[in-house]
Amino acid sequence: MQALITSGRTIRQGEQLYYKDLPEYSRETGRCFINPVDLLELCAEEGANLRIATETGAEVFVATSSDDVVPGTAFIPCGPHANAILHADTHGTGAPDYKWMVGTVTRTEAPPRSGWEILIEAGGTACPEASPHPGGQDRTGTVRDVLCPLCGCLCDDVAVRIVDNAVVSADNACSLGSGKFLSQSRIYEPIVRDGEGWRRTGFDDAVRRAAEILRSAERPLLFGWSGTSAEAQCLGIHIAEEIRGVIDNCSSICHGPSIIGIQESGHPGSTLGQMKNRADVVIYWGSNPIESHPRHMSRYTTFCNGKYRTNGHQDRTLVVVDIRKTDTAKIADEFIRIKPGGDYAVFSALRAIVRGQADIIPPSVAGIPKEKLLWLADLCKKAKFGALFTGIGLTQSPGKYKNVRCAIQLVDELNRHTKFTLTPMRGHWNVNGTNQTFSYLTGFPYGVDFSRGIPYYNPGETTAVDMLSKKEADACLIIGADPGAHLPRRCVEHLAAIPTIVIDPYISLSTALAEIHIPVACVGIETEGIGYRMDSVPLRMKKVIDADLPTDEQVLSGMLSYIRGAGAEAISRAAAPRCAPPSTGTARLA
Ligand SMILES: Nc1nc2c(c(=O)[nH]1)N[C@H]1C(S)=C(S)[C@@H](COP(=O)(O)OP(=O)(O)OC[C@H]3O[C@@H](n4cnc5c(=O)[nH]c(N)nc54)[C@H](O)[C@@H]3O)O[C@H]1N2
Ligand SMILES: Nc1nc2c(c(=O)[nH]1)N[C@H]1C(S)=C(S)[C@@H](COP(=O)(O)OP(=O)(O)OC[C@H]3O[C@@H](n4cnc5c(=O)[nH]c(N)nc54)[C@H](O)[C@@H]3O)O[C@H]1N2
Ligand code: SF4
Ligand SMILES: [Mo]
Repeated sequence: MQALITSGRTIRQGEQLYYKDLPEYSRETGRCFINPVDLLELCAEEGANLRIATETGAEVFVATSSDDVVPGTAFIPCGPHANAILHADTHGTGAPDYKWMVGTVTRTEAPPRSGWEILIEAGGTACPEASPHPGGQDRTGTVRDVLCPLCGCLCDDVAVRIVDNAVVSADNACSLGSGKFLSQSRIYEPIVRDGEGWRRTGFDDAVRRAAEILRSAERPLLFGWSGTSAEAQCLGIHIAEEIRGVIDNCSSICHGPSIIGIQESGHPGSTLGQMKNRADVVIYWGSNPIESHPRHMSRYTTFCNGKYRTNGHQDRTLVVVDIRKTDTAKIADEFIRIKPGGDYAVFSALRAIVRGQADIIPPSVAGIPKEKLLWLADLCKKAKFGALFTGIGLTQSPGKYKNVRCAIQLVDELNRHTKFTLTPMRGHWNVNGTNQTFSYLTGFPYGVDFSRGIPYYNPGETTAVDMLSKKEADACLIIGADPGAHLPRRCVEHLAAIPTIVIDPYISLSTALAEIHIPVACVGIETEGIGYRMDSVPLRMKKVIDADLPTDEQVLSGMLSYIRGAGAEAISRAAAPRCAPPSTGTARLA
């Protein structure tokens, strides 16, 4: 059977993000959601093994029967399985076609592979064993008003309970956030690849080796940065400048196209506080917050009271536009199902209607009846304050940045009638920070190439997927991202072939690709740092427990010292980065 293969978030995949060494993560990313009618055609049932083949490769998935997807579509939770069959062409944008692959689905008896098996075949090493939590210190109690270092909502009301310096619960956090606070998928000493396995080493040795790899590379790539602090990001930019490397962050594969759209047509933005107090029309377009940003609706947009919205969701109209009937769509006042890749046409049609040109609109656009479009345009025009939230359903489907540009132009048009805003649903807790620090220090938001001695930016050329798939990078530093799980197969194979350094508190699938993995204290749990919420509000993350580990900033400062030739300066004495505000230490227990 021919099918459109599309991928994205599920709540269970998100809950497993910090347990990638365990089988449950692979079980979730090895599923595929498919319409019961298609299952019937394949003579298969729920739980059957399905082989999905594309021009890139084939992988086995376990079928989950779901009416949420239309016949002819297979939805795969984002992860190593989906990326094993994805080509790496970004069409000059930096962002792969995560939402748009064409393939064939057939029944098979073969079982699905684990994420680690996929990476070992790509040239990676087997999973190292997690180390037990060192425990020890006598720190027991609760820290309140903690920020959650998981998604762009940056919820700041988490109550973290601690027993013997270990987190035992994260109250108020959603299941994604709690998963991170409670994860034990850790190592506490650096490891270096040794044949088929791993050898432990000291921090000084690991930092020195990493610095030497980067210093001697011709075209080093420094990728990630969304899972770490703004202070660490600034240090990364200094390293990139020093070694004349390319520094890129997760935006290039995520909301980078939103940024290009904003560069072309501006950003009618607003804070989440404004939405909470004022928004009476809330639209999630190509975004599924119930599974990707689980507290967004209850804290900021829908199920909350605001100064001018005193009756919670009864004062607001919630609209969802998606190709699937997502869990968010199921609770919306209106769900509008759009054909995959139809967004540009629909935004254009809405612009024409708002401009008074409804008569030129055909009876349906991208599967949406004209009457529905007229209704939506009218709802938006009559809104007192409209909030359009855009997800990666727009940036990773055909049209990419042009979809977002057209959405902004629609919002512009609506601003002739009322107040309307657009906010990209930024993913990681500090991916927005990467764009702030990169723009502030280099003039460009991601994909910055220092090889000419001055910053140069060209998405599609100086972005991670393009550099890796063209085998251009000859060494890579990965920090605060997991390309092993999340980049197309060709990129992963190249990462396994070049010296790759991973700086990560947790075991990630990129560990499999690493020459060296340097564990660090986790920002927002074991060390402080600045994060930028999705609406660009900077917030200071707390340190709730102590860890006998260096921070990202210390490791990067140590590397910078070595690269600058001050080799004797060991990591324990690494200079405090200039950009860091004074530490307030470990948060007080309530
Ligand atoms: N559970 C969980 N949560 C996460 C993450 C995670 O890995 N797991 N990652 C975080 C990150 S990095 C990000 S960027 C955010 C992303 O958060 P979201 O933007 O919500 O991400 P997705 O679920 O990938 O895609 C959103 C929706 O786009 C729809 N879609 C696909 N194609 C099209 C199309 O052509 N048009 C339209 N209109 N819609 C389409 C999909 O059906 C999907 O429901 O989530 C963050 N939160
Ligand atoms: N098939 C498919 N693939 C996709 C997508 C899709 O929709 N479909 N979506 C794409 C998108 S939008 C994105 S953003 C990427 C996901 O982007 P990734 O960045 O790969 O997502 P995570 O797996 O959450 O990786 C975050 C990493 O940061 C680490 N980390 C956490 N805290 C800290 C810290 O304090 N310091 C350091 N140094 N590291 C830390 C975590 O352990 C983890 O390894 O996936 C992309 N890939
Ligand atoms: S919504 Fe996001 S920031 Fe808030 S608790 Fe959940 S994962 Fe954390
Ligand atoms: Mo993302």
